[in-house]
Amino acid sequence: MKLLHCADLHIDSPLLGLARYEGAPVERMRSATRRAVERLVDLAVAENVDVVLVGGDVFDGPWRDVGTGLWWNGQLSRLVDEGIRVFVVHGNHDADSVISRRIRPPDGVHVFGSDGPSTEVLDDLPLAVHGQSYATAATHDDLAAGYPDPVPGLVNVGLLHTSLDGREGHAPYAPCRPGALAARGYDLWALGHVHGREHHQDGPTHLLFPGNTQGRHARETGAKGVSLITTDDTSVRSIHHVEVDAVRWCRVPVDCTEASGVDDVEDRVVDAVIDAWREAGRPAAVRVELVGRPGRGGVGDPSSLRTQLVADLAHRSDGDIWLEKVQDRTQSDVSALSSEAVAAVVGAIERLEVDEHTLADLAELLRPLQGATAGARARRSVADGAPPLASVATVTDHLPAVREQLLSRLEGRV
Ligand SMILES: [Mn+2]
Repeated sequence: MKLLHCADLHIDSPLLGLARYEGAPVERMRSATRRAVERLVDLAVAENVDVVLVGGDVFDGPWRDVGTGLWWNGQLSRLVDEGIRVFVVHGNHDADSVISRRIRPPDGVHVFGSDGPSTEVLDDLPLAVHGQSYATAATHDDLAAGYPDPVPGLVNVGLLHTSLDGREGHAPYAPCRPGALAARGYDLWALGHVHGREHHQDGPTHLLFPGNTQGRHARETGAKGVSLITTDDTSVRSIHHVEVDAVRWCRVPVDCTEASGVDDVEDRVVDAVIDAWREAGRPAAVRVELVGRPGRGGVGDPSSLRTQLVADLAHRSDGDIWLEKVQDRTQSDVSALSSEAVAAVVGAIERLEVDEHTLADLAELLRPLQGATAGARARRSVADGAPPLASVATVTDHLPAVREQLLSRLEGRV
């Protein structure tokens, strides 16, 4: 058998964050969730799969209008017209309490109910699918604990929307332990909810999150897609991932070390972003992070830099690159300062940061101050549990401020 497993389609996700960026291709990004679903249907047909498994969050939330539901039914019809059977569970984003109206899916599509777990067995395929949908978004029960026993002699698949034992950035819904899933005796847990791909194997059991089909914001970077699974009559043989995303979110770090000025920074960004876009092989939404230690000219103001880059990149990519944001994470560059004396002072401070002996000596030098001018403050600090003034910890804490103040004075800024 050939199975296609997808989850977290989030059809018509509004991509709310986009609206605040001038010039954002809002319609293009919004339609990306639909383009990704079309690609997964194309793939299912081209690969001649027997079954499509949908692990929840088909919809992003309540429909803006009935068009969202009609469109999804159209995609389901494309599958069943090709003789492909479809199994669906709903997750937190499309729980019964969230989607107030449903459109009956075409014959050949089975949507698991939310009353309790159930099992579907097909006449003509050696397959049993077990599943349960969410009644409400905030489902805190361990749904997997109630899933039925495997059907002997068949490939058993558990279709479930779950955070497993907890995943950062994902609400802890239908929590369960991976070990408990493996102990259930199924061949495959086709999971949804976690938007990053994960594949674990525990004995003969595979635990699989295909991830979402289309990244929705700058934190959902990288390739997004679905999993193709082949089985023999009793077990999983192979799993591989196929990209279906229509637009890719990329974070591109750009090293600005020793950049000679704003023009140089621009050139470096354009080169790095064009490379990332080519690697993605599709339209890209890009967040640039300027890193390293630029030369004396600095990197300029990120927002005016962005404006220039938006124009350059759109021109170079026929509008296929959209620059979401430019973040300045550079450090001021010591080595580029003209005065060797300045570099020497700063170098000394940097060495000091890792030189406990000298730090201890410095703390010792401060000790008379502790007893005199800073006496009251030092006593308060000790009472608060803070380190005393004349300590290695206090000296270390103050080094960055000392460095900044020395630099300001030496560069004539104050
Ligand atoms: Mn989701």
